[in-house]
Amino acid sequence: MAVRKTTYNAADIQVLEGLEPVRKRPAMYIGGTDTTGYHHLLWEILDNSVDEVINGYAARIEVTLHKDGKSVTVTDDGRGIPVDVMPKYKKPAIEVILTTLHSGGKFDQGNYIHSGGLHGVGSSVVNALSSSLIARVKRDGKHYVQTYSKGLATSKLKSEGNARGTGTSMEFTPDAEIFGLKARFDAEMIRDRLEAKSYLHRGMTVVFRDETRSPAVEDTYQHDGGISEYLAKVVAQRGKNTVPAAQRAPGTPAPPEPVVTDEEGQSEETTAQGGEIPTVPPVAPLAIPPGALFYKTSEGEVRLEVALVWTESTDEHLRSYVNGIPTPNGGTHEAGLRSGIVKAVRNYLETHNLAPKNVTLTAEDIREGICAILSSYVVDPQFQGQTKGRLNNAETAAQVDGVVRPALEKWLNENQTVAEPIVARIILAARAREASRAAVQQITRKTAISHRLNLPGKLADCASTNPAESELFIVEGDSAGGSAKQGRDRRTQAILPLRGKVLNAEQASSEKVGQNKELQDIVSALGCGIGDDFKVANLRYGKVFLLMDADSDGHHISTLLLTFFYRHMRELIKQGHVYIAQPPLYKIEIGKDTYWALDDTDRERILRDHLKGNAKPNITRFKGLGEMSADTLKSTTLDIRKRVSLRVTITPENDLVTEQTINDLLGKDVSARFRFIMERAAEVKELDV
Ligand code: 0RA
Repeated sequence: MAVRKTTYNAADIQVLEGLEPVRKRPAMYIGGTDTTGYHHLLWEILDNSVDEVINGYAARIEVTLHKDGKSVTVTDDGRGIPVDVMPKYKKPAIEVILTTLHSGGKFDQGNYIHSGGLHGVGSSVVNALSSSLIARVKRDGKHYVQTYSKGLATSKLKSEGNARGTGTSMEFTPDAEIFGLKARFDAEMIRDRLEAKSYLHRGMTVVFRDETRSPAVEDTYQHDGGISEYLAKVVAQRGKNTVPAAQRAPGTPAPPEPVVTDEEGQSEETTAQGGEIPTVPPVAPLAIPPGALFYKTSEGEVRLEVALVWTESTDEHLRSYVNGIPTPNGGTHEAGLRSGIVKAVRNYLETHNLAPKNVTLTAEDIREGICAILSSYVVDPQFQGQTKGRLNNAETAAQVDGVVRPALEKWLNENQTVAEPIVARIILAARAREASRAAVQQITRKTAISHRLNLPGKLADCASTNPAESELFIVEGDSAGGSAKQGRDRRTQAILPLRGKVLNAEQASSEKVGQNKELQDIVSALGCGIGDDFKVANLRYGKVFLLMDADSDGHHISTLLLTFFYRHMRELIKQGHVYIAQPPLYKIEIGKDTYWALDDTDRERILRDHLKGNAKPNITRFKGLGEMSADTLKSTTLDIRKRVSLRVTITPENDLVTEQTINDLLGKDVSARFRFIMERAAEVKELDV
């Protein structure tokens, strides 16, 4: 088919092409050929009738789902689709409308408000995808009928006698060739859609006749309260799923009587709401400001309706529509509503000097608990996103803001008894937010401070606060502590040097143990408490190493510390957090090779295995950790990849034992024989008198 350009201007019909492309690629026009696409045909026809209502020409729409479940009829009492012959096409306008694809979509001059987007692509698309379509028009006192199939007229437009009034009726059956033989309309889906429409278009009557039921069921939807009534329903519905008023936070003002305003913004008591709002609403609405606001643009009048209420819920719930089409993903109209509300409230607070001095109100505080319905009418709506659920017209934000701000501010000023609890609620939201933030900060600060404050001054802590990777080395003496501090990985390894005497916990009372400076330091460094207060969850280091000289003094201190842990922090050992570090006693250099021996036995073994011929070994005995360089200490004892250590555990017989944990090589030679400090606590005790 050829693209025909037209200069015809009387009817403003932009005729472009025939309907073959629609049948070839239906998804491009209706989104898909699944059940959503199937219903889309109905929404398309319905929206055309609703557009006639929006523009003030129709008041009543009837939708009939026929017995087969596959065909529907949509009837309105609008002007009736024009039937006069268009000279250019030599066909009645209705036939041109139904058999040609018009991408412009505008039939009226100027600012004809239409559904737009996926919607309103035209009744021709529906016709193209229907196996049968019957158009009936009442106009000029006559009744006209024309039949179509798959986008083509199957009869001429016929006049079938006289008719009263005007209106359009479309009966169609989606084509099974396109949608499959099993496709059917879903009565409940249709009902929901019609009910929502009846709220959005105050005063419009929508009748749904379901002939798939026998006997047929007919329901009428009409809501003179419009979106205010819709809002009351939404609030009541949501309330059932949220916090009951009885559990209202202390200090929250009791909700005043719900208020609904009429078209001019005048308040009236809402006993008329009847059963719609429960006597004690679970989410108590604080107020419903004006139902309808009007905005004039230079291009004509753009209508805007907002129903708004502050509830006791803490979230914000907006439902927005553009030309009666839901916009679940929001967009510029919603943005305008949000900013308009915030500005109106701020102005009101300022005018009445109500802004609290000691708390800053954020936009979120102001909007907390809001439940609102926004129904806006945009001349040329641009929808965005995969599902076209978002309005993208840039100018709309400022337009909506510009209407909402002064109207809401005026309403607040005229309804100060209702405004008062709204303001109180907003200030409460801000205080609650600041209080919870302060509480969080308090807790973090507390733990941070208490940790820092109570930590022993001589502790060289690690940077990490994650116990899983943190290690504490309890080191004998200041000089060893110095090399350990230099040789450590300061990110994960902390050093606590012990200076004074460690009390023998076996013989001392708990009181005395608590007074011993060295033990106190260990307890506060570990952070997990002692005795009954012991909480392993508070342990600041996942591994606690005892790093002592390899002499009897060192063994003695190790034994005292193990005894202390065993008596007062048994879980620490039980859960495997205590280790004994293994610094070497000898450095053995043979040629270019260096070996580390943990004790005399180890030294002999190394010499036997590695000393060849008459080579002279260079043997250094460390008198204490203090003699070891930071590098040596690091590579033999501290470095997680090279060190050897013993884990202290408790056997089922309640004995302390050590198990060897080798992380990697000790020098070049991994010694498998470590019977170092202890096999059993009892033995160690005897060994070290
Ligand atoms: C274009 C012009 C006129 C009416 C309509 C379209 C119209 C379309 C539909 C679709 C469903 N119901 C409808 N009702 C009316 C009227 C032009 C005029 O009367 O001046």
